[in-house]
Amino acid sequence: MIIYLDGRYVPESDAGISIFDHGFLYGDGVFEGIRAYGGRVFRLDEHLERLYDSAKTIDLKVPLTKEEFTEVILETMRRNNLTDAYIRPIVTRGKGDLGLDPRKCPKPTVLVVAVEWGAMYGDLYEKGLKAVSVSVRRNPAEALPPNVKSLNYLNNILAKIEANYKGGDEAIVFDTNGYVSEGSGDNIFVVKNGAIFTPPTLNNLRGITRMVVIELAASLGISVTEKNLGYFDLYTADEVFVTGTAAEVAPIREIDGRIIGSGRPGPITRQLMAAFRRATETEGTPVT
Ligand code: PXG
Repeated sequence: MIIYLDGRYVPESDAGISIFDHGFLYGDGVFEGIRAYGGRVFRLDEHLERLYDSAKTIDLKVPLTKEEFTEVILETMRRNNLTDAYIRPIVTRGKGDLGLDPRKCPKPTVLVVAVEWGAMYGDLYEKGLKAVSVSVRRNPAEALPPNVKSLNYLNNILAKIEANYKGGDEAIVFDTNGYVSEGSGDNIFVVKNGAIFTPPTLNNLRGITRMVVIELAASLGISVTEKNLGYFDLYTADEVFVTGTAAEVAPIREIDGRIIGSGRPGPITRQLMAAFRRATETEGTPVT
């Protein structure tokens, strides 16, 4: 495996990072998760846009232009002979001292890892996932905005741990006001009476898949409304699904023991799963 690290393409065994890197010491950095399908990188520009926005919010200057970063991602794909992959660009504050002051970190660390990747949930795309509400709350926007895709994912990991103990395939995380925010690594949608609803993005990550699904729904003539949702809306939905680069469009069959709709992936979810599949098969930035 070849990794891009600070201007060089190196074997994984040589891709070492200082233990004084603040990405490691403090989770001080940002990242993206991007997929490539059939030799094309899906929504690359949007992912890079979000990476730079995350970096700007934490006052981290990415030492590459977006054009340079695009080329680095494509070249990492080429060097690893990948066509279907999960790509993980990371920018950290860089090496500093043991104190947290970022002024001690003169040079950000930039790396890109790309690995071969297929479907995340296997047969659950047919059966639907079992989701559970968790007691851990989403970081409030006034603390660490959920729109920043930062290296500090403990909030999400705590949600995942709780879901694991509760026997769920995915967590449903609420915000500190009691509104639905998102899953541990995906956005959430509900379908009621033929219309789609999803929370506004103040309390969740502005997911690229979320955006694509909203576009696809519009093109299929299905209404999508951004609206604060409570657990009542989840339990009484006709369909619930989650979206993410890793998860793609994944149906939820059960939440906290309540069967959602028929307990099988519903018609609108299926339509969007198919439309999303078509989009990944036909769009994207060519690797070669
Ligand atoms: N919310 C959160 C908190 C995420 O981390 C999404 C939503 C979906 O966004 P995109 O842009 O991918 O549609 C994400 C992204 C994992 C994993 O292992 C998932 C993400 C990142 C890192 C790991 O499930 N998801």
